[in-house]
Amino acid sequence: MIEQLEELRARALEELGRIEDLARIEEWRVSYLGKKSELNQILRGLGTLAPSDRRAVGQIANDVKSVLEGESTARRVQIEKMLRQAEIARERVDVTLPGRPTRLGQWHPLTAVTREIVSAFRAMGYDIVEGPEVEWETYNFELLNIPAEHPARDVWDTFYVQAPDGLPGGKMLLRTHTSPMQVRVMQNRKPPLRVVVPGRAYRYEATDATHESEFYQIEGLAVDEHLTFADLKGTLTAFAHAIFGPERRTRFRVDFFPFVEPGAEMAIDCHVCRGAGCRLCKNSGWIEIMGAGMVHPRVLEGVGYDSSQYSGFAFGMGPERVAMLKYGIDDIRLFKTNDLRFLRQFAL
Ligand code: FA5
Repeated sequence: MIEQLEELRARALEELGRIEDLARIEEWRVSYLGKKSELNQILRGLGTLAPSDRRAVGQIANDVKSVLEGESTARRVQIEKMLRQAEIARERVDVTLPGRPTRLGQWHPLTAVTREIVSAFRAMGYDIVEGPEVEWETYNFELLNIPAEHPARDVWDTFYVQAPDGLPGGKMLLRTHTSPMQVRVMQNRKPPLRVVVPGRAYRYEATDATHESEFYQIEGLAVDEHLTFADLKGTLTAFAHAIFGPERRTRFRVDFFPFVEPGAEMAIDCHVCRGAGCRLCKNSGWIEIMGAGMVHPRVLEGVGYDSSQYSGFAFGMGPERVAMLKYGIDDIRLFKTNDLRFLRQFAL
């Protein structure tokens, strides 16, 4: 029986040493120290032993019991400690690690380009003004020397809107360009004046890779005594250098807009192929940037300026087009799809 107890102790301790979780400790306790355990049977059967053996066996059995109890408690404490340490290691926070960067918002590429263009003119002393997108027909056309039935109106397919009751006559429309602001600014200021006008314009046009029915324009106007075409060229060349690089060359060719005389179309030498010819410039070596010209005397007279005293120049460009050229974007519709994969490329 003593041998049995010793074998029992060795087996129990060996098993205990391999246990690594609390549930198994409890099972172990039930099987080695519980009511139905081998040890308990021995202890309960002590009475049946010869009195001479009872003492020795009883003592050893009690020793085994207290060793097993002591060892199991120690093992439990050890396992609890291991579990706690594992948990601490899992939940450990390294406060010295650098924080995860928070993604900051950024300008939409059109906003960024518009700001860049406007700043280039601001550096040349231009004010920034804005005006209404719903406009009187007379500002959009008549006062810009585009009378009704003038064929030039066909260039601007127009969205007309219902004018509210009670307003003075005339038709209302969504402005087809920012040029009506030339008239509004001249009516409200006296020369000398220099302004740029960023804003939306609308045309009743089918959408394609280079046209939207809602788009932006940036208008420019300078009026003073003795302004000449040379001033226009110098100003727009300085603008092209600021936006497309100081090595850009500019080209002015005759174009027709009813509100300027002479009218011009301005181009820069292609900044991708440097004039050699490529896909961007359609092999011409030149990229058209904007319409411009000397303010027509009829427009000056229409706002009450004396056209023999004052002269001016005006220009109008599409910031979408400028952004497309600057960043090699081949479809204007990308600006409005809200695709973050597209927009995030322009973290300027
Ligand atoms: C004009 O609108 C004239 N008001 C510009 C002007 C101002 C000339 C002052 C002379 C003096 P045009 O129709 O070419 O011109 O438009 C100017 C620019 O607006 C174009 O070069 C283009 O970049 C942009 N634009 C015109 N229509 C659209 C459209 N449907 N979608 C996107 N951009 C457009």
